[in-house]
Parts: sequence; structure tokens; C-alpha cells
Amino acid sequence: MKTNGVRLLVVAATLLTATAGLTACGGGGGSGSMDMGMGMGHEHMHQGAPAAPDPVADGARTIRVVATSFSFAPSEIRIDAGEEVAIELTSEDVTHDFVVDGPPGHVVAAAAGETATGGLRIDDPGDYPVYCSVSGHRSAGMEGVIVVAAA
Ligand SMILES: [Cu+2]
Repeated sequence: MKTNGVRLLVVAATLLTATAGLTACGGGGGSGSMDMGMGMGHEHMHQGAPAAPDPVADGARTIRVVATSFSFAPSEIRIDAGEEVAIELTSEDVTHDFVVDGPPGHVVAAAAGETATGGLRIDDPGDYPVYCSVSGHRSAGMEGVIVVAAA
């Protein structure tokens, strides 16, 4: 009898510990959420907390971009090679992000109705496609381009 009681307590304590562990894991909102375990098959994005924005350099020129399902405004951004800019992304509906197709990749993500800013610099002139990496958004047309002019 006494043994059973103890065993129950141990089980209860184990459950509590497991629950606390899960809560702590999800609550941090930290960047490196690589083992979320929810396994939806999205290799390029993390469900839940968006990835942390790239740091903004001192003196960066701010470029405002409004994201809605499924487009960026403006969809074409012109910068100079080597210019430090800050992409100030505002989402008017659901979570969107701003990703360069190729280095430097992910710049910033904005949660629904919010604004977030990420730094960006591209050293080589050219046209760089940008897109939203939220599942299904790019294929729905959520793309743009960064035109990098020779400085
Ligand atoms: Cu999107």
C-alpha cells in the first residue's frame, strides 16, 4: 500500500517535470529552435516564433516594406552595392518574412500586425529575388526583387 502511494507520487512528479520542460522550451522564443519536434516538414522555417532578424548596421538607410497575403509593397527595392540598409517589414495580416534567394538569406520576419526590422547589405551588383518563406506564400506570388546597383 505504502509502496503504491510512493510510486504514484513519482509518476506525478515525472509528469510535472515533463510538462514544465515543454513549457520552458516553447516559451523562450529564442532563435535556435531547431528541435521543435512538431515536424511539419518545413525545412526552411520554424513554426511559431519567427527567426531573429539580422542585426542593423549603424547609419543604415531604412526601407519600409509592407507585407500582405501575398505580396510585398514595394516589390522592387533599389540599393547600392555595399550599402547598409534596414528592411522595416510590416505585416498587415498574418506572419510574413523577407528572405533573399541566396546569401544573405533570411533578413527579417514580422508577426501578424507587427513591424520588425532587419539589416541587409549586398556587396555584388545584380538582381536578387526576394520572397516570403512562410509555407505556400511564395508559390502564391509573394516575391519581389532587390536591384543592387554598382556603387
Ligand atoms: Cu508571407
